[in-house]
Amino acid sequence: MKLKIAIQKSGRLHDDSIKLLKECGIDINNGVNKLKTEASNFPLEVFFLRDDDIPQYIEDGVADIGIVGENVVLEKKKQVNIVEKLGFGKCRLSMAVPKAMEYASVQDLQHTRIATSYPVIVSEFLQRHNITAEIHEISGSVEIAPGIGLADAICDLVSSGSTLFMNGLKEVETVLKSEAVLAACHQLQPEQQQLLDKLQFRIQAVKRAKN
Ligand code: PRT
Ligand code: ZN
Repeated sequence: MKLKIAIQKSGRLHDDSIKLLKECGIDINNGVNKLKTEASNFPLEVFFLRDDDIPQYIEDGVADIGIVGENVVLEKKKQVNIVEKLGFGKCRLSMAVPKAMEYASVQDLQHTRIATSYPVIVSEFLQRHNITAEIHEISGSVEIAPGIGLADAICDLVSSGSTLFMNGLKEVETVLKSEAVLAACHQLQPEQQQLLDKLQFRIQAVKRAKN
């Protein structure tokens, strides 16, 4: 019996996900272009996937657990448990508007067009603030939308803020703070749950050692 973990195949969370497993004393041979691999010293099978697909794989039980941004878990609305925050991949999902726009409060988003890759989280935010706005879902390069006349505002992930700055935008609202999390399937077999507990215990020790 092995525990199946899904991690990002390539991208911002890949290296830190592998590093965390290493720090937990788990050796995996991470061949390029591999879709899956196994740990040599822990009953762990590793799947390399696109981050967007990870919540679905966990909900379906194809993977037992996964490492993914909390922003992706919340956007995908899949039935998974967030069992541990991992302390890397930190960012925020923020509203941004053109630098020249006068912005006093969230009311200034009323009747605007907002470009985002996070329509679910954004519409919940707007509802919470009683704002009616048009959401334009786009999958990438969201920050150019105001400049080409596609939107009045954007909602995108921000870490340093330099992408917004370079595109003449200013950050005006934090919608969500996010970091990489360990997510797990609702219905784990007892053996898988025991393996998860063991892994989580090691992760917590790694985190404590860093503080
Ligand atoms: O290929 P795949 O679908 O797996 O990857 P992806 O391209 O969808 O995701 P990827 O690798 O870009 O990001 C994976 C996860 O990293 C995200 O879901 C977040 O949880 C986390 N993360 C942390 C970030 C950032 N920081 C981040 N800055 N994800 C994206 N960005 C982008 C942002 O979208 C914007 O374009 O970086 C730009 C802004 O960065 P700054 O530093 O200029 O503010
Ligand atoms: Zn993605």
